[in-house]
Amino acid sequence: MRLSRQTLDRLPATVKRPEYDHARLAVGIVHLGIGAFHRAHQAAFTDAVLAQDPAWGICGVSLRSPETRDALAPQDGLYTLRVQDGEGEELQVIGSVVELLCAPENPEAVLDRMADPATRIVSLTITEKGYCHNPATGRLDENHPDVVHDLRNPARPKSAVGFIVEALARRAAAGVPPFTLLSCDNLPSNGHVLKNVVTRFAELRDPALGRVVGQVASPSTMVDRIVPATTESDRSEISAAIGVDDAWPIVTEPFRQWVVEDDFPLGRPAWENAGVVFVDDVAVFEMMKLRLLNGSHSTLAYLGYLAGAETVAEAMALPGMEALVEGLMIEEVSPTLPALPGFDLAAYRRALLQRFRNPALRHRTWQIAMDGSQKLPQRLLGTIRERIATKSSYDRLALGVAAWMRYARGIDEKGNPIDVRDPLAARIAGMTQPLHRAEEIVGAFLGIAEVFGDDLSSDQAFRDTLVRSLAALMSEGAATVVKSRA
Ligand code: CS2
Repeated sequence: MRLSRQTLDRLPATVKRPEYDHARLAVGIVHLGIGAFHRAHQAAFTDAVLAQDPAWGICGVSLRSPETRDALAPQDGLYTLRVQDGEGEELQVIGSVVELLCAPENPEAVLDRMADPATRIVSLTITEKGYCHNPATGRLDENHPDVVHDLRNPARPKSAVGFIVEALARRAAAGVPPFTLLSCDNLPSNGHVLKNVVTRFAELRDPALGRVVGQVASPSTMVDRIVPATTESDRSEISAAIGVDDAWPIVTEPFRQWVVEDDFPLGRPAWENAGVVFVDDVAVFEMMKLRLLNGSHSTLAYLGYLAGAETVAEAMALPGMEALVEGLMIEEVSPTLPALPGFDLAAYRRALLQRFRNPALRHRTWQIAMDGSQKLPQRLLGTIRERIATKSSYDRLALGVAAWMRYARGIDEKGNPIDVRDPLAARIAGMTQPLHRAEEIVGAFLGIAEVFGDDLSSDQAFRDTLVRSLAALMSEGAATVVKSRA
């Protein structure tokens, strides 16, 4: 028997379930990128306030594969969230996703939903590379194959950018006011980045459309919750625990945070009642989270993977690793953060270390290692730039960057290939696998302008630091380097 509206009342009493009439929900939000993160984060925050207003149901759109739709549509969109840490776990069925669409199969259905006047928010978790931007400049990559495709075929888009602009064009033509754009990806000023790429894309289609899109509200947000990919054993354990089959449950940690700029001309759910914090400017929160959490995460992922740690918790347990990450946060990252009055940064850092140690989550280093070329600029390189500007040390940050280079080259410490997932993977492998000396490898990487910009690639001290770190990783191995740096 499958989890669905019909089987909700068979669940054990300990499983939390929607406290509203699920059949009465209507779509008010279209979400592009209905992956695990969204389902543990925005969909959970929304679920908590639907009893107050059932008009904010979510239409979840996959921009690539039909898997999520195929798993959740037969379940009326319902799925289980297992929230767990070393102390225990809690199961909750989330009901905020009321419709599922697969964009490549039926782009018209997605555009219809987005153009519908009842849709007042279009939110996104499409990962960094989904923005089709140059990570170093934040501008639209006008040569991106999806951008080129969508400019030629505006009514049958592939990219999120193409969908948003076409839907806004249709709304404008029908006299429907624009929806609010809500980026929930780990990018600094994610709302601005999104607004810039869609506005530029619209201008390329038609200058008048560019002016329309340039008026759309696009508040920035800081999102935070650790959500590993669901495994087969999660699926079977959770199905056994709830007594019916759930084809795609989600596993996550108790911690969750969402800080949002309050700019929603057509209204929004009362998310503040679920703990969402609304502020005028999210930039400081975003910088703190990206540099401390995600910067540490990527460092743990590359060094940990190279040293043979499968999960973040295992990486944290490597001799010297926790001290390295703590030193990175305290000595190299925190001094670059603007003050947040009343905010306890030391407690935030301690909580991060504890979250990374969460023994109940199997968060694979390989998962976090993905798309490094898109992640490093905001996670490590921006911090390094500021350390250079203030003539301060950045050895641990540079070790993280060197570990990325060691990883992204695509050959592990035993000489076996690494399954590197990154839009630049093939280019990086082609460029760096024939090279064997740290100087040459670092030189090749620094030539990637969309990652390093022109400034970092011409900074001799930065180059030397990377060469030293990479040479050590290559000759001693990551485990030894981590131990000796501690
Ligand atoms: C991780 C993030 O996969 C990654 O790159 O660093 O997904 C991280 O778990 C979240 O940002 C936590 O909020």
